[in-house]
Amino acid sequence: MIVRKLEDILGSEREVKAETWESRRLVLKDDGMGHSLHDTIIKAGTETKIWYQNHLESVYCIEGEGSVELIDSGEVFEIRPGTVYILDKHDNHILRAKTQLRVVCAFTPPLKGSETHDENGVYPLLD
Ligand code: 9YT
Repeated sequence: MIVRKLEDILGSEREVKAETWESRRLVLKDDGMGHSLHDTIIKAGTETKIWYQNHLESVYCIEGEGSVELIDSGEVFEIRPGTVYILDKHDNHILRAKTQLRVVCAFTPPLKGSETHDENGVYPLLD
C-alpha cells in the first residue's frame, strides 16, 4: 500500500503549476494503478482551453463555481461541488472558473509527472 499526503506534495516535483491552474499529482504512472489522480486548483476568473487528445479524464468538483463549454456543440455545463464531468470523447472544451475551483481529476492513461498543456491544451503521451 502507498500512503501519501497533500502536504508532502506541495512544493515537491509532484506539484505542477501553469498559468491558470495548479495540479497536485497524488497518483502517477509509476504507482502502477493504470490512472493518475490529481487534486487541482483552477484559478478564479480564468479560462483554460483543453483538448486531451491522448487521454481520458474524469473531473469531480469539490469546491467553487464554474462552467465547461464544449467547442463542437457550443453546449455549456455549470460546474459546482458535487458535479463530475467525464471527457469520454476527448472533448475539446473551455473550462471557466467563476470562483476558484478545486477539482479531483483522474487520467487514463496515467500522467508520468511533469506534463503540462501545450498551446492546444493537449498533454503529450510520455512513456
Ligand atoms: C480540469 C483540468 O483538466 N485542469 C487542468 C489541469 C489538469 N487536470 C491536471 O493536470 O491536474
